[in-house]
Formats: sequence, structure tokens, C-alpha cells
Amino acid sequence: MKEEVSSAITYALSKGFQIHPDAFKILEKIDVKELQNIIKQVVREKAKQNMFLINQSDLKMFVESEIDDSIENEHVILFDPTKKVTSAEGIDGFTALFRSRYSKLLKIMMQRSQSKKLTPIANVTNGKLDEETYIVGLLMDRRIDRDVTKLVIDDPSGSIELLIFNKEIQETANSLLIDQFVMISIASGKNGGFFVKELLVPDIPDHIANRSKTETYAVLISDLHVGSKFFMEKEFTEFVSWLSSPDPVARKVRFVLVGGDIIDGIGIFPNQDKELLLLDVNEQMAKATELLDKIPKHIKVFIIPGNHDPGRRALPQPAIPEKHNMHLWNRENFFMLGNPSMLELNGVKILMFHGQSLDDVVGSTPGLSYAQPAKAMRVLLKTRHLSPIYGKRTPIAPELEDFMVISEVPDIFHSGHIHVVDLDMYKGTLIVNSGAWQSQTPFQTSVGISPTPGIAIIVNLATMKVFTKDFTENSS
Ligand code: D5M
Ligand code: FE
Ligand code: ZN
Repeated sequence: MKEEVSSAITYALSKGFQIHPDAFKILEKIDVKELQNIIKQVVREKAKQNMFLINQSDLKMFVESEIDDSIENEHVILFDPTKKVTSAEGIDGFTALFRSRYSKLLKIMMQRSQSKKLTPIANVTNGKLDEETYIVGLLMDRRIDRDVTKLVIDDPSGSIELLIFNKEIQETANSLLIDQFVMISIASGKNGGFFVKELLVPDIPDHIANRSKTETYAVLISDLHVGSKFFMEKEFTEFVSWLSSPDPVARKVRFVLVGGDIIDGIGIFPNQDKELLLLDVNEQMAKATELLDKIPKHIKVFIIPGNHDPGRRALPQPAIPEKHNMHLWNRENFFMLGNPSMLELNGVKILMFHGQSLDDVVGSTPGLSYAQPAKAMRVLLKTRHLSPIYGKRTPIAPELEDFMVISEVPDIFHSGHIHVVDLDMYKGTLIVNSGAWQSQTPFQTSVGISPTPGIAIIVNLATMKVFTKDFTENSS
């Protein structure tokens, strides 16, 4: 008998367990490197249920050849910014970025019937207006003067100031984000100005989401914050062991998506060191790797960075650099991607974005709050852009192409960052904010954010049904 097998048996016996003779044969087939973890896990799970005999069925799932391979696990990476980011510099860079944003969003708008009547802003300000004239551009400024709302819209040909008198249109205008792309039907006013007759945003169309042919589950998580004193290691370890458990849902999980903030990082906010358990980025990464590494090999894991992770801070972010986590980069079932990324899992399109800009959206939209991050994510889908506001809290890199435009309509839109689990369905797209594995920090207490940590989001890709699984103590 191999040494690892006998030591696994000794461990189980020492915990008061018996081992069925059939189970011995299975033990021989398990990868020796994983045997110690597996036996500990089985012992812990069975002890919880007060059962002290280890059967064949308790171990079968850990043998590679016993994994049900009729459950599809096809993945395509549709977009990953990692190798595309160029980091152009200075004013020129931002001019190109905004041109790119304009032309990509124009392409989306062109799918509307009204777009046939589009006129460049310069032609409007120079000449006469037709009965129906539409312009498109980015909202540069908005002023609310008593009963009149004033908008300034820019397109590559020029700039125009527009007035809104209609109460309903004013309401829509007041909910717009600065720098957001809009399409407007205009008319000339009696005293020479122009006013808004209709106001349209790009938005996503109503659609029926793609489905997986087999009942395959994807688990969505984010914001581990490994290295923080508030990282919930116990709950996270429970979650990872659940993935290897006999639970019928766990047996059908083939994808785990991690939406950023894997580690807490160093120097991310003032006096962060007081809240850190591990004071070195590489130590934090090593710890995260050690925990994530226990995810069984038949599950594909996709990881994007957040604002706490190493690498570039400005959006779009390339994947967490290889030097910080060689081990995960080298594992066959791990995919280190940039932020944002677009995946197709068994045909289902998933947009992953950490969610940095949600702070700006919540901060500048009346009626939105940190308690309902999915509502703020809805706003992003409507603007068809992941970081529509420029110059606030979200750093944006002066790329030549705007990779933050939501060019393709996702079936699932996955973000984190807010640390509050929230689900929503919008025009056929499932919106998920996947919470956190970090308990409330002093900063969050001070600004009144109540996180809902320790919960995993599970999506059945065949039906798009979604549910949560709580790994905190008070849940079971
Ligand atoms: O963000 C964790 C939570 O804290 C998330 O809800 C955003 C919020 N947050 C982060 N930074 C700020 C600032 N400067 N002001 C207000 N709220 C903030 P995390 O990315 O994990 O730090
Ligand atoms: Fe976070
Ligand atoms: Zn974050």
C-alpha cells in the first residue's frame, strides 16, 4: 500500500472512523497529492452527520474517472483585455478613447429606427432643422434652472446646448450620468435655441438568454480580501470543501467565477496595515492560492482582478500578473483574465466586471444605494458602458479603444465590489452582485455599508435559475 494511502487510513481511524473494504480500492485510485485533504474533508463532513463509516460512495467523486463527464463544461473566452491594453498617454490618448466610445455606441444606436435621421451637431448649429432631427453624442454638462433643464451634448463635429421643458423628459435627463451617450430628437425654439423632443439611451434589447444543454452549474463569487483581518477564512474554506462534497448541486458545478478583490493588497487605503493579517502582497497571494487550489480539477475557475489586486489600477485591468501567482497561472483548470472580461460557458454569455464604477453610479444617481447594487448595474447596462463617468473615483486608462463599452448583450452580468449580494433580472439578462468573503470593515461601518458576506451565488446554466448558498455559521 502507498504511504499516502496508509496515512489517510490512519488519520480516519484516529478520528474514530471505520473504513468499508470497498472504500480501500477507491482510496488507491485517488491522486496521492490530494488524498490528505480529501480524507480530512470526508471525515469532517461525515462527523457532522454523526456517521462514522466511510463507504465507497463517500470517495467515488474524488476519482478523476468517476466525474460525470456527460455534464458539459465548454468555455470560450470572448474578450479579455490582458493582451490588448496599450496605455496610450496624455490628452491624445483620451481623445482617441472618447472617439472610440462615441463610434462604438453609435454602432449600437444605429440599430434603432430613429437613427436614419441622424445629423451631425455642426450641421444643426449651422443650418435649418428638418421636421425630425436626431443627434447623438456624449452628455458633457447638465444644469437645472428652475423649470428648465439644460444639457450640453458633444459629438466629433461640435457641441450644442439643449433645453428641456417637458417634465417627463426632465426626469429622464436628470437620471443620466455625465459622459453618458444619448440620442436626442431636437426642434428649434421660437427664440433661436434648441429643445429636446425625445431622449433615448442605448440600453439593451429584450432578449431570451442562451442556455446550456446540460444541467451545469456556475458559482459566482467575489471580494475574498485574503490578507485582511476581516477575511472569513473559515467560511471560505467551507465553501471550497462544499465544491467537492456529495451534494447533488455541487456534483454538477463545472465553473467558478471570481469577480475580483482576491486579496486585500497593500496601501490601497490610508492606514490599511492596521487591518491586515498578512503584510505582503505575495504572502496574501500565496494564501489565496493555497485556498483556491483545493477547488477540484474538474471545475474551471475564472479569475479577474479588482481594485485591491496587484497589477494596473486603471480600467481596463490586465490579469493579475503571473509573478504574483505562478501556481494558479500554471494550473490547467485556472484562467487568469482581465477586468472586464466576457466568457461563454456552455453557450451562456457572461460579462465579468469587478464593479469599481458602481461607486460613482451610486454616488451620482438619485434613488440608488449600496444596499441594492444590482440596480446600479442596471444603469450600466442601460448606458451600454461599464464606466460611463469620467474623472470621479474610478481610474480609467487612456486606451486607444474603449474596451468598457458593452458591445455584446450578456446573458449574465456579474460584478462584486459592493460586498452586498443582490440579484435582478433586466430584459432577459441576469444581474448578479456576488457579495464578499470579508466581514464588515471599520471603513464600511463608518460609511454605513452593511455587507452580506459568506454567500455563494449558484446559477443553473440550463434554466438560468439562480439561488444563494450561505456558508456563515448562523445559516445552518
Ligand atoms: O470596496 C468595498 C466597499 O466599500 C464597496 O461597497 C465600495 C465601498 N468603498 C470603497 N472605497 C470607498 C470610498 N472611498 N468611499 C466610499 N465607499 C467606498 P472595496 O473595493 O472592497 O474596498
Ligand atoms: Fe472588495
Ligand atoms: Zn473592490
